[in-house]
Amino acid sequence: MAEDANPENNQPPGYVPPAVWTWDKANGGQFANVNRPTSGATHDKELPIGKHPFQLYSLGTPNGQKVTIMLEELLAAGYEGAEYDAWLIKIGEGDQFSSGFVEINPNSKIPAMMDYSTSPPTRLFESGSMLIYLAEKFGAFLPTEHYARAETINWLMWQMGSAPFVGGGFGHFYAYAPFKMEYPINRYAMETKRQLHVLDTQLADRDYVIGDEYTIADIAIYTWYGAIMTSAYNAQTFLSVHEYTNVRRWIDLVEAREGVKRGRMVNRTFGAGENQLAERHDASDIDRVLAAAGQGTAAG
Ligand SMILES: N[C@@H](CCC(=O)N[C@@H](CS)C(=O)NCC(=O)O)C(=O)O
Repeated sequence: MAEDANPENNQPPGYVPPAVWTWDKANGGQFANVNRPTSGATHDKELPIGKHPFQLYSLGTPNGQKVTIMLEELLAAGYEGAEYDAWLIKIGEGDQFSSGFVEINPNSKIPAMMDYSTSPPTRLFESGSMLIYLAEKFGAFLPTEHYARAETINWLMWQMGSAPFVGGGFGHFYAYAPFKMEYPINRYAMETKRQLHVLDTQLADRDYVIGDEYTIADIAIYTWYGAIMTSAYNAQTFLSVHEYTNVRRWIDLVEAREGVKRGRMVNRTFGAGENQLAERHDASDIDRVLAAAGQGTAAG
C-alpha cells in the first residue's frame, strides 16, 4: 500500500489503516446490513421446488436477468426442456444466506439454479457458468465453429471480469456509499467509460458482439451495459453515455427480441417504468404482465 506522508490528507482526515482490519458493522453503505466478512448460512431454511426441470433462485438484477433472458430465449426457440420456476431471493433481506441457498451457491449471491433433469441433479452458480451450461445443454446461442466459439467465450469472460468494476466500483461509490468521494468516483467512472468505449468499438462494424450471430455474449453484456446506458445509478448524464452510439444501436436490436422482453422482467421487483414479475412459474405469468402493459404475448 502507498504510504501517505500526511494522514490528514486521507479520508476521513487522520485515518490510518490499522495493522489488522476488523469488521465495522455500521459502515453506513446501502448494503451494510447484509454484508459480512465470512461465508456460510446464517439460518436454516429449505428452498421451494416447483414442477419444472430448472429451479432458479434469483432477483432481476443484471446478473439475474442474464439467466432468465437465456431461459426465455431457449423457450422462444422451441426448447421445451428449458421450462423453469423462478423464485424470488430478496438479497436486501438476506435470503441468499439461507442453508438451502448456500447448498447451491456457497458464495451466497444470486443467481443460483438447480437442473433436476439430470441424475443426480446439477447445481449451478455464477451467471456466466449458467449461460455456458444452458448453451451447451441445448446447443443454442454458443457457436460450435472454432473461432466464433472462442470469441463468444472471450466476450462472456470480458463481461464477467469487467462488470464488477461498474457495479461494485462505480455504482457503489456513485450511488450506494454513505457519502460522495472524488477519488473512487473518478477512478471507476474512468474505468466504466473505458469499458463502454471497448464495447462501442467492437460494435462499430458488427450487429452483435461477435458478428452476425446473437450469442450468450450479447445476453451477458446487454444486461449490464444496457442498464448503464439507460437507467443504472441515474448516471447517464454524468457518464455522457450518448457518446456510445454503436452500443445504443445494439441495445435496440437486442431489446426487440421476444426472449429479452420476457426474460428481463422475471424476478424484477424494482425499477421505474419496467415490467415486473416477482416470480415466474409458467409462461402465462409473463403473458399476463405483457398483456396488462399492452405489449402482447409471445403468441401475438
Ligand atoms: N459473479 C456473480 C456475481 C453475482 C452477484 O454479485 N450477485 C449479487 C446481485 S447482482 C448478489 O447476490 N449480492 C448479494 C450479496 O452480495 O450479498 C455472477 O455473475 O453470478
